[in-house]
Amino acid sequence: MFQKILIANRGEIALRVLRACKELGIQTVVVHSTADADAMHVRLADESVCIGPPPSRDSYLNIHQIVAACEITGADAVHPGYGFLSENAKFADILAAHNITFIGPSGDHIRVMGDKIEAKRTAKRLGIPVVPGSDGAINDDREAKRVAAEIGYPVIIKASAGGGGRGMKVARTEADLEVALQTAKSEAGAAFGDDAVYIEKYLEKPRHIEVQVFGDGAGRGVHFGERDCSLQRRHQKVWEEANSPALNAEERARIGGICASAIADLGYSGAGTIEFLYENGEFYFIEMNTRLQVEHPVTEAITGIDLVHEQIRVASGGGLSVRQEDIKFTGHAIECRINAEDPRTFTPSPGTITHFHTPGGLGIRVDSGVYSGYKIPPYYDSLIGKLIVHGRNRVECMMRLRRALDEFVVDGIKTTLPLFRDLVGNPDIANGDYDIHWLEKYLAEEDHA
Ligand code: MV4
Repeated sequence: MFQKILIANRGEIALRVLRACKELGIQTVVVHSTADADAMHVRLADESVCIGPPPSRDSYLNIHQIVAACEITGADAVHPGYGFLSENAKFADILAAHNITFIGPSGDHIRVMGDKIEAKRTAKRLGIPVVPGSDGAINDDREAKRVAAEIGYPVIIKASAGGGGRGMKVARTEADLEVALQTAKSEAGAAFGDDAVYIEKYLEKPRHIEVQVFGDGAGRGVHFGERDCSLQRRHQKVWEEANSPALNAEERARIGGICASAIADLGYSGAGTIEFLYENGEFYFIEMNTRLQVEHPVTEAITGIDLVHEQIRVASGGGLSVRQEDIKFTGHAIECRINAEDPRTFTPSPGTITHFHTPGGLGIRVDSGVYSGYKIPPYYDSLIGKLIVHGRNRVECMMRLRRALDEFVVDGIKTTLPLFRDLVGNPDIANGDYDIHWLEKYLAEEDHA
């Protein structure tokens, strides 16, 4: 087991990882920017190293400073959290070259999944169902037209270096195709320095369902069920739940089994998330994330398993603590992302939190790095906390969520709490009846506060 882990992140996820380290008796080092000197994770860590000024590229993304902090403090492993360097293959490779363990998959696995064409090709080879589309990159109009005619319109053109919704163009008819292809290619080239694009059948009203997987790096793979993350705005998840209201136990076991054996065949190590669009009872792979996700606590709630413990165990060579048959799904969990944003326009609202009071009681978990008197710096993303509620079933979970939202107090800044208080009373949400477009449509309607 590791002696000392360096946490290369900030905010609630730095604290989340710190808690797991403390439970495992592992010493902790955090790195931080000058803007985060007063952050909770800095206060609670055994050691901290200031690695630079506020902009992320000069601090949380500065690989050399982070490696230096490892050398100075004698950390034997790095947990990257999510975002920042968590899916940076070069970072994983550089740490390996310094004999420091990256708590995550190999640089090569990160690289494969970071290239969306390569990821899709790999998924297909491993027996995962994918969205019908081009076999690889599309190079000219003629090829685009041939593939589109074959799969049928509408189609979507995606950047291979994109992901998370960046660089996508929909073509509803052949007349739209040339422009969509050219725009997608030039935007991808400008944004990512890689203009490779591919074509897929455009699914009109899918849900976003993702499967949590783990590999032990030695040929074993397991799944921890799925999360439904369909409630999003501009590709930012807002509300996530496990299980998905749309799946039954058979569908869960089937897609989970496919994902687990793919991960085993890949020789994958650590936590991963296989993302699907789900429509008319069918799953279609879109992407794989090679990190711990923001919404992992809903999976922890229904399985009772600490996923960060598992990441640390696997990275240190101790293997997973569970076999597939040990993983049981109990009840229902929902996560609300509390952002320091205007609840209608989602414009960031940094500033000082004058009063912060979190709900409690059975089935309530709050992961947050803020406190009363904390000044939210304007440089980073606006997530200030996550409310995770667990109940024996979805109805109980929703009742408990409504109560927890009533107790939650964040004064001094705007937050997304009022949005959740609206959503929890909405009949479609109560019925679990929503797709990836539901929230944007809801927000575009004006007949609610
Ligand atoms: C799609 C799609 C429809 N058809 N692919 C957006 C994020 C990126 N991960 C994939 N995305 C989509 N890919 C096909 N073939 C619709 C979306 C999409 C979406 C997906 C998940 C959650 C929210 C979304 C919002 C708009 C579009």
